[in-house]
Amino acid sequence: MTAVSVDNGISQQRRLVTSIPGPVSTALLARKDGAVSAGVGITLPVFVDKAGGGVIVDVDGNSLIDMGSGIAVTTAGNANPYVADAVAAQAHAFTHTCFMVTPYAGYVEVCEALNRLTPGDHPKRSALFNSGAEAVENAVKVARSFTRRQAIVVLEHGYHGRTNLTMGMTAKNMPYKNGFGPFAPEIYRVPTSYPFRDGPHGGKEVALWATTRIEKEIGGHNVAAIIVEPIQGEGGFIVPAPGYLTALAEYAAANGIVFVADEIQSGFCRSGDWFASEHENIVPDLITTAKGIAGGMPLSGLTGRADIMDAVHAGGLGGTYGGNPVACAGALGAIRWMEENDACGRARAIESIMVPRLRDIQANLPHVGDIRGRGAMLAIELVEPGTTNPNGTLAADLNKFCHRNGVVTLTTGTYGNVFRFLPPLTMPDHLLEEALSVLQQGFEECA
Ligand code: PLZ
Repeated sequence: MTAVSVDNGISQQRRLVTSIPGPVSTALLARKDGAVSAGVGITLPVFVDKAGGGVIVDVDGNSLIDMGSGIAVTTAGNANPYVADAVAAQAHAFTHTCFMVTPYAGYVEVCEALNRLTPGDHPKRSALFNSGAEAVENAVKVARSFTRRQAIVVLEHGYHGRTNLTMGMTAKNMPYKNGFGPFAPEIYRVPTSYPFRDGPHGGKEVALWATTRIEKEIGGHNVAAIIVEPIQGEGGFIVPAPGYLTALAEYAAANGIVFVADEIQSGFCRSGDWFASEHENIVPDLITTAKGIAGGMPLSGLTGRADIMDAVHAGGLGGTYGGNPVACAGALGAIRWMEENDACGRARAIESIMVPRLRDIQANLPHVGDIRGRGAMLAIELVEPGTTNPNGTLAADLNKFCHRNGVVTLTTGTYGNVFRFLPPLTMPDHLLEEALSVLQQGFEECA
């Protein structure tokens, strides 16, 4: 299958006309350093002019292949006309009223879509927010309100955001938490299933370590929620071993604990299904969504069992901008594009192109310890040859090589040694192949 032509009128090619970054980007970077807090880091300092299909065009006229989608956001493609047209029309009609003051249909329509598309046929309700972290915070609020319990269980290698509560829920210290404490109490971390590093221990066994820890250190009856990423994103694209998530979900159900799937990175067709929970037939009580939901507009959602979502007192959930009408229009456009163009099928096609090429690379390179992921959410974990010792240096060198050569790539993982691929689903096949060829050259030069 070839990509649908949602290219925003931009020639779909990798084309470098200056070094990376070019002179105009370099001048803007100097202005950035003089104006923007040094705390805001940048992965690849090419300043963007326009983007669409599978490319980003920078202010120097370079055209780069986008293998990051702005961290899994432009799943429907950048400036996808379904999104851009809906956003423009809504912006001309009205930009804001605050849904809590005078409501509008777009918010309700996004909630209806979330209730319909998320796993499970039970009655559901949703609420909308601005960022992923805010959706996670609200999942905690709802679970505590429903259960009248306080403890929150999260996983090793988990990532849930940068607000105070979600920093505490996030595992990795640098760069997310260092010096920013104290963090909120009543957050407990338990073992995650990491097949590449778990040796002979299968999913059920690791789940038993986790639930035993909960029993002994917290007491199941004190736990409001267990929050998992069905595929861990910032932790290193870790796909848990079969049985792990099911066992945790069963433990939660047996103990009156709200089981929450954070699908902020893995949701909206990214993994080859609407939600990664579906791969293990998990039906979470609550699901958080953001990123891919709205084609680049800031929007997040919390969706789940009606009895849980409705347990909160009226007025208990909200915020000035939550479910902003322009963002909702973007979401309805992105969702319509995904449904009409079999976006999940496209994600699976991307997997079937990429995985054999990655396996070819692995066959000749002892540095590639693991290839994993699903759909258009794939990664390779780099190690020191003959060991499982993380090789973060190689990941960083490779990343720089790809950037110099016009491919926008991202690393991830607790050890910084995972090279991840998150192409927009509008990426044409020939650019996907070309990005992999650049990666292969990168290995030849860096390994
Ligand atoms: N939950 C599973 O992946 C965001 C973070 C990038 P926000 N991941 C990218 C960075 O360095 O800040 C994420 C996620 C999962 C929650 C979040 C948080 O979403 O929209 O960034 O708040």
